[in-house]
Amino acid sequence: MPNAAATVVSRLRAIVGDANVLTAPADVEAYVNDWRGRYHGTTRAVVRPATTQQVSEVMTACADASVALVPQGGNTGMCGAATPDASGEEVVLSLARMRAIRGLDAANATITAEAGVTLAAVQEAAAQAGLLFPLSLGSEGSCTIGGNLSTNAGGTAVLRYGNARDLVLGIEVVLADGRIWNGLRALRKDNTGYDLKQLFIGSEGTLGIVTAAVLKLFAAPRTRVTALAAVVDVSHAVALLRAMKQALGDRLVGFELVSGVALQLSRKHHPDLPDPLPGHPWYALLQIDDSASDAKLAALVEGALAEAVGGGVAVDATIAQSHEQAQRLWALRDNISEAQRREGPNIKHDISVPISAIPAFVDDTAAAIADAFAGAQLVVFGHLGDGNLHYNVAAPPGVEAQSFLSRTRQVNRLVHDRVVAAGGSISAEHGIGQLKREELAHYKAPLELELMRRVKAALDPRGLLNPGKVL
Ligand code: FAD
Ligand code: 2HG
Ligand code: ZN
Repeated sequence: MPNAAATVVSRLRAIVGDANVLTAPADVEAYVNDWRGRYHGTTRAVVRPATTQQVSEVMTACADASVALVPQGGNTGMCGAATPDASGEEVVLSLARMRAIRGLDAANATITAEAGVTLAAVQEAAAQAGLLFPLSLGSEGSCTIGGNLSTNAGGTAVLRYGNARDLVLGIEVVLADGRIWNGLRALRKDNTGYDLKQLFIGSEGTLGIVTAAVLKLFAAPRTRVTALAAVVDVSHAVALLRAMKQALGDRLVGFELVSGVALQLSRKHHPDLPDPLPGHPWYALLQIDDSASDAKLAALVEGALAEAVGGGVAVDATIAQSHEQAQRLWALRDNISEAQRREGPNIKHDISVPISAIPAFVDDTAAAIADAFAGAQLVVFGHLGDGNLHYNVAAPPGVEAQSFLSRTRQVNRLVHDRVVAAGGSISAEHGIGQLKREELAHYKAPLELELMRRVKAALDPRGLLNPGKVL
């Protein structure tokens, strides 16, 4: 008689239908490789349920057969967290067919969306109701709400609205034993014991499968200004951030730092994009929103930037004169990641330190890298407004990328030791996945690791959910 693991695929077919269980190599290819092309796995099957009940039955079937599951949304993650291992035994559970918006309550300013709804679709549904869902990522056309919550995504509006976990009121989760926890509460106040939803948010599919969520909505911006400023160094960028916060208050939604190198890399791969302030070492991209339609926002921003330039905080600044110009400034920023991917492999560091410590961190780390790896190329950019930098290091010209990657641990020590010394984090917004598992074990306090393992053992005692990720 065939064992349960061998027959699990036919049980999955019975649950979701033949068309939604993929096994042919060509069909599963998009699910077993990550966006960066760094991780390549194999899978027993990709299963694509369409309802929470089907997810529950899939989980139960896998649990009965002791088969591990890898949840996957848009597969845009940066840490290999949604890629199965090489054993060919794991099942990939794609939530992509769970794309219903179950409801939008304008008076309560909430939207209830299933896990597979793309971030852009949630933003669009909110906008159609005259509201705003503020989470904003370069990958928003493909990434999903389930993935956003499971990674506690950050992005470009954290300064004003917080991370994904700050935008969630309730979730629905399928547990490792197949039971469904309906925590879809739409309350801004609820102190009935432990906040269980926050355990699942940011857990990268290792504690449960998110099937739906109640998300917070906000007043839609009716006036928006997008500006690019040039600064001489990172300490001036931090001074500009402080001045803009003071002048604009919480109308300042995004404040992105982009090095001249990063900006030119973006333009190299998208030569049609503008270069409005050419030749500077650092830039800040600012977005300022107001929900009042008559706000004299442009004049306010113009005045604040003129004062910054007059006072030597910024060297120059320009304000987008149309929606299209604003989009092109944002494209310069948002395309950096894709441009780096096209350039070839690089060693990514997604770090956060207190904003006040960023200038010294950037200077010290650049000097240390230059000492150890002469000519290594730094592509530094990110969400300065919330203290999160993407500090990416690529091989010196002429050095083969793979041989440089073999020094990853050494490069990581140089960067991450300085992050930790500055009181920072080695993963600000991308998570741990498989990419940073060793780094987590190296830097996290043993007591914190022990508590994390205890939580994992309580919620997934058999280790069936995304094994080998995070811990
Ligand atoms: P996936 O990549 O499919 O999965 C990510 C993790 O979540 C995996 O551990 C997976 O197992 C788990 N998971 C997915 N769905 C579920 C579910 N329903 N239940 C349980 N676990 C689940 N990230 C940022 O934070 N900020 C950025 O600014 C940003 N910009 C990006 C720009 C580009 C161009 C790209 C390619 C990526 C960017 N990212 C950014 C990374 C990525 O888009 C986010 O991590 C996103 O939240 C992942 O969503 P996803 O649906 O693609 O998840
Ligand atoms: C971004 O902010 C993303 O663009 C990706 O978080 C960062 O590619 C990266 O390192
Ligand atoms: Zn980012």
